[in-house]
Amino acid sequence: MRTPVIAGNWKLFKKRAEARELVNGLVSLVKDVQGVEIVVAPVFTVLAAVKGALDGSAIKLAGQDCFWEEEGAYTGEISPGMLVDAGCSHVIIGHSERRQYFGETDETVNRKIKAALKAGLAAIACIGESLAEREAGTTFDVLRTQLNGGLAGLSADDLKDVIIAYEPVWAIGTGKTATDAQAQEAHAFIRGVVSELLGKPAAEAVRILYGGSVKPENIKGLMTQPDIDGALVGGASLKADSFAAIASFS
Ligand code: G2H
Repeated sequence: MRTPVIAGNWKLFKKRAEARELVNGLVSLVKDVQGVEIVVAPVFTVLAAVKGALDGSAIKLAGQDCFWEEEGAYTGEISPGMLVDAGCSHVIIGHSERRQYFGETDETVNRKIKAALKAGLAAIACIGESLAEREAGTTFDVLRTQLNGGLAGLSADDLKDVIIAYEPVWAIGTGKTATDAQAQEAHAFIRGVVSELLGKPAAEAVRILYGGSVKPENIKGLMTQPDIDGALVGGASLKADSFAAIASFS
């Protein structure tokens, strides 16, 4: 039985006062939601404020990225241990926006996942194909390559702290969601590759989230698919009522 995860990726939005307001609203709206792991990922500068506002709530805190070194002369970076120190239990790694704008590769994703796990964080590792790749019929090849590279050197035991997020790039922030069937097909494929890499029990246990224009109107259909274990939500996580409605999908 895989506990569903609903994670809000706030991206580059919400200064301190807005972040507090959002999280205060969210805490009260989801206080009775059971059986779902709810995670919010604000920008680094508001982690402490959000952590304070989450006090007493079951909502968990995530960073949106981390570096693979714990400390050193790496201007502008943040380490996994620093995220833990700020109250995070999770970190998003390899989001397609980081791959697209900041040169992240499967190799850097792999280093970051390993560093995150070492520091005791759960890693939300993102993969997904572009529109051109989908149209060229290479979706499965792309996903297999990203999984092979991103999960290289990890054991089945390590995978307990990894959550995979499948985010087709063409569905991110575009309003175009993959159909339930398209998402399920990709999720089943991903679980199959994980099974080949790390064995069936690990594959059966790993949570695979869907991301890409998830909203209150489409979460139910996605969550009825057997291999979809939750969602990584961007735009709709910026309003307490819409994110709470997504987290209350059941
Ligand atoms: C995909 C998703 C969150 P949105 O990036 O990671 O964003 O829901 O806005 O498509």
